[in-house]
Amino acid sequence: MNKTRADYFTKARRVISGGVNSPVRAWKSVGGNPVFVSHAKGSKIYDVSGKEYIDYVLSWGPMILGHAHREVIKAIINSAKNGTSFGAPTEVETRMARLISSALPSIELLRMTSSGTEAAMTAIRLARGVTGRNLIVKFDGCYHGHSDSLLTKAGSGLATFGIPDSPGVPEELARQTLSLPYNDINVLEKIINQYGSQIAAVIVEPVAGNMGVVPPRGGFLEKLRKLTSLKGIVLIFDEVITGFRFTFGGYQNLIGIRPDLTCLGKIIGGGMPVGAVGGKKEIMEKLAPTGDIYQAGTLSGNPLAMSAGIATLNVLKTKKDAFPDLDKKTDRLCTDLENLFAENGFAVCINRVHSMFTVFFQKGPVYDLNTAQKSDKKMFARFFHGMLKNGVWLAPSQYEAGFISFAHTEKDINKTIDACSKTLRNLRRAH
Ligand code: HOZ
Repeated sequence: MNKTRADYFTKARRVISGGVNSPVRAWKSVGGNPVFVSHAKGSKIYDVSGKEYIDYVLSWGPMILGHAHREVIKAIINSAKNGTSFGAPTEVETRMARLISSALPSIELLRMTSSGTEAAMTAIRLARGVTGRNLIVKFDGCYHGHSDSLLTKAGSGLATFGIPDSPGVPEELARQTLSLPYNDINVLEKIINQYGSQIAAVIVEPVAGNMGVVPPRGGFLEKLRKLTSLKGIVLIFDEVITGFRFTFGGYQNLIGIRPDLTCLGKIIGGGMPVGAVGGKKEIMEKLAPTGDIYQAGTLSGNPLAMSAGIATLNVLKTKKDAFPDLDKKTDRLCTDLENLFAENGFAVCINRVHSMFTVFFQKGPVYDLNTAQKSDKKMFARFFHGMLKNGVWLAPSQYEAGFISFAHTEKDINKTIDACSKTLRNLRRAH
């Protein structure tokens, strides 16, 4: 007899906490048993029963070239043949660092880690270490991984499950993090004027992707740069999602702002576990061994991750001028979806920044966590299941981003529109 999704999930739950290695994967907010994946290729992902889906999650962003890209796989295989971890310097790490800093001029020195969480955690420690201050400012709905200092009103899984702050983070530490509304220049100005001399860092997703996609309002990031410079506060751009997603570089390249530190991950690892923190030389050289701010990792700069990342970035470099095509594809998808929703009488607000998008089930506008939370999550869940049934793989949460890769074709977009049309017809009938 064929195994069902419930069978796989029950078995997993017996040995893995919650059955998953990252909470949103459990589908708690949309209901039902998660699909177990067998493999993926290009723009498609396949479940264990062989069913094909058009993938708009792309492993939550990294797979910008599509799954199992030939060059990336070749690089991983070749690298693996030479050994998979050495815990010693390698030449590929230098190549990776040079490639990244050539694309992001604000990165004079960098340090590789194994995840975005570690990169953000290190950035915070560096900022505290160099300024001698303790307070951290972040923004409601922005997610910077799960380190203790950054879990206050974080988006992503915490927003999905309605967890404001995580138990296990000492109150004394949580009190050192101020979380402000995203896109609110007045509040920002007030807080920085009041506490500026005690603030070590402001960390921000320049385009928020973890409360669903929320673009920065005109002037918000510019003001942030100005205020932080004035008060000697370290400005950290968390570009784990946005790095190399819109251009060969970060969102900072597009808006001409130089943060003091940048966190990267996802795309720069080509689907392997990776993160990086980089920025001003005078800050970065404070890390041990040149400085006394400690950070380390057995698998940091892992040769497989470096090889996959370099292959991905090299392919992206050749596609430098093709990023607008990615935008066009995403624009077409979002415009067609918008029209379909309107024709079927559903109020939605679609936020799109280049090749990232979120369909919020509400009229909108959505410009911060409060407005994002006005969405109809039940309707989102029904839409999610409808699309899945019709062969489209979306993130199982209203508060996540959708992504398009270079492997997505016009045919994929057309099929997605058809799937949406069928889904909405069914939803209307059931309404
Ligand atoms: N909430 C994470 C993305 N923003 C999920 C990562 C995962 O489950 O793989």
